[in-house]
Amino acid sequence: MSGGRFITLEGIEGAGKSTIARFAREWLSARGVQALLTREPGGTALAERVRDIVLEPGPEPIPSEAEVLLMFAARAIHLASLIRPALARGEWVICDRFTDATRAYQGGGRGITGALIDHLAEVVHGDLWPDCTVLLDLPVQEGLRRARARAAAVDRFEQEREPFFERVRQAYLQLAEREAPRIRVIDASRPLDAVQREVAGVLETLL
Ligand code: T5A
Repeated sequence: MSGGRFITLEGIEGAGKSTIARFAREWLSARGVQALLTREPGGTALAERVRDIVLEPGPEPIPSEAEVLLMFAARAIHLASLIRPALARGEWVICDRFTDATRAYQGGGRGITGALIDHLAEVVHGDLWPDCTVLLDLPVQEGLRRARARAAAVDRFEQEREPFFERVRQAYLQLAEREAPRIRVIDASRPLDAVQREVAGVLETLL
């Protein structure tokens, strides 16, 4: 049984992923397609517990190797309990971050080798990759400004400094260059309605 699509949203903090994920679900719903909206790390009760471990700032550092394993542990649970069953039922899944985030943050940001990440990706999801990934790209300063303006509690990643996010951004852009057309780069520094219009154009091609 098929017909579902697996769409992921990526980008640095404050790029607008959650905002655009909700927009995409509404846009699809208006065209008769009900999509499941989920996120990583997390998406199920158990995977959200792993999210808490990896995002909560605490006194004990998390080594980068542990961080990458935790991301994939959460992903394995998420895939088994939510993503794979939904796709098997022919549903559309919109996921706020997936393995490209691990490649950008743990790879580009932390320096974990691409070989290790590729190996873990192969073990955890084999050849299941998103049908389409929207990379919301914007300058680091603007993303951090938007994220911090929300005044939510700062998580472990948001405590990082700009050079970390610059490496993450560049890693994302390199991935997009290598993996076009799956990864579509959208300039997210523009006003929301312009970004939404472009995302709608991408969704149209998937219908
Ligand atoms: N992580 C995750 C890894 O390191 N490895 C992994 O494998 C995975 C899966 C998760 C953290 O975990 C890391 C990456 C992250 O650091 P998260 O909460 O999922 O954390 O991600 P964040 O990036 O922290 O989420 P944010 O909520 O900060 O960013 P969003 O979702 O990109 O931004 P959003 O939609 O909340 O928008 C931010 C603000 O900007 C406004 C919105 O209204 C909102 O106020 N906005 C705009 N304003 C002007 N113009 C636009 N075009 C706008 N779009 C949105």
